[in-house]
Amino acid sequence: MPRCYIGLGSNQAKPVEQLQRALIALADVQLIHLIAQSGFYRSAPMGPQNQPDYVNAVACLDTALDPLALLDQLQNIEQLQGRERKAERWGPRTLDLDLLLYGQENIDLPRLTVPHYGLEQRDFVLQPLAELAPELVLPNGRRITDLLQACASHGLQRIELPMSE
Ligand code: ROI
Repeated sequence: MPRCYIGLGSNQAKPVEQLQRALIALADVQLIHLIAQSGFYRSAPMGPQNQPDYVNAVACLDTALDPLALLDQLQNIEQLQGRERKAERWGPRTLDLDLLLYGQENIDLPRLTVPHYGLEQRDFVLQPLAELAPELVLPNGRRITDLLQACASHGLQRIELPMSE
């Protein structure tokens, strides 16, 4: 089964709870085996600045779903948590689930580009990814840790969460 990485982001309607709910929903999907989740990070918005800070994390999973079936599941969870697609580019969102990596595959379809196009420029993706998989190398041969060092900062701060287990 391909190992996949999902980026989670929210800056509306209690972002930490949005991410926690999304992780539970992901673990509940047939044919998805959730392996690990990163810590949660607070980050300044990339794009328009007149919106709240984001909370970001990354999940690692193995799945027998093909890439588009996995995307359907991610979009379903976004919808269930009240995601509205708005006209404004890069506006605030209750929940964003991005398919970052699907094994070592390069996918270029109208609905889906993998690796995710923003991956290499976003510290709020690279940092939680490096936390889960410091040895990870992208299909283009670049190392996550090298990309992270070269990446512009969005003032990432790890969030201390109360113990849940
Ligand atoms: N900025 C941050 N910090 N985190 C995000 O998850 C995020 N997601 C987005 C845009 C609007 C590009 N900015 C973001 O989609």
